[in-house]
Amino acid sequence: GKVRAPTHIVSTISDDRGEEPCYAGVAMSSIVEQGYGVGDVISLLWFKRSLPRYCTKFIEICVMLCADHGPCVSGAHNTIVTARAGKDLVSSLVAGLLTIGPRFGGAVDDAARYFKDAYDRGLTPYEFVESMKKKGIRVPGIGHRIKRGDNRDKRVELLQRFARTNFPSVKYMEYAVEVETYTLSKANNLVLNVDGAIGTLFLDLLAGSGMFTKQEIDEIVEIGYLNGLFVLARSIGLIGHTFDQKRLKQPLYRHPWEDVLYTK
Ligand code: Q5B
Repeated sequence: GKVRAPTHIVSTISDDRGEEPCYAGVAMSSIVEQGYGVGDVISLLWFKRSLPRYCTKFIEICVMLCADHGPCVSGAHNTIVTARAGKDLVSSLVAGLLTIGPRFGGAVDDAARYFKDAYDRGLTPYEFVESMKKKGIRVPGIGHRIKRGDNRDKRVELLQRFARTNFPSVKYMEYAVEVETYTLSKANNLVLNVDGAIGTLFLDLLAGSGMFTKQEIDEIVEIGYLNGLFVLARSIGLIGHTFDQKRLKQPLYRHPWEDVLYTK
């Protein structure tokens, strides 16, 4: 019989060998002709399945809401400095992307992990937050540099409103709101932030949509898919900041001496 030489790569999400490329088995012509959106394409290439419209709409809202947050945040700042150093688009983009991590924008997966574990184990918000404090770990998805209890993050409100109207269940998100009530009683900056809102709402999407087995949900949370949403979204803004600096012909950036504390 035929002997198949062993392959060096195994790939399961896309195929370009036929007449037209396919994403998770769906031909490009169907994607275009049936009016698929970016949320559908993300569903096919990341989750290898078509998700219901409210799920793909939620993904698209996340991408739109996280596309940019002004020039002062870590990522945009790095991109602006790099573009002003005369570097190209890709260098400026990745300089900004490289700041995404546990403090800035990259807390989505850990928020999903820690909130899921706490909710599934039946911890009260007090038990969850205080156990994290004992371990010396900041609660991912909680806290913001400029948002406060009396100046909430509009993006979080918009995501919550969409999910409360469209999701079958928002149990993880409601738990996060209870956690936020407790953290706000400790300090006014300890709001549920955009990372925490996306992390917990994605848990609700995974658990409530009926599209994923428990094993698949555990794998998605363990591998960490969700920071990808912030990375993807913020790339849009970082590319915009690069073009902006080039258009404005901004010179090399040098930080002012007055803004540095020189000390021994
Ligand atoms: N404390 C975000 O800190 C920030 C605590 C906490 C328990 C917490 C901090 C944090 C977890 C990571 C997270 C996503 C670094 C943030 C984002 C996207 C963005 C960004 C933008 C965009 C802010 C003051 C006191 C200290 C701390 C305590 C703080 N956070 N305790 N759990 N989570 N959060 N990141 O203001 O007793 O004085 O020592 O790490 O979710 O990145 O717009 O800017 O779209 O671009 O620097 O929105 O919360 O506060 O460090 O001075 O702490 O609060 O232990 O207590 P800050 P600090 P103590 S969204």
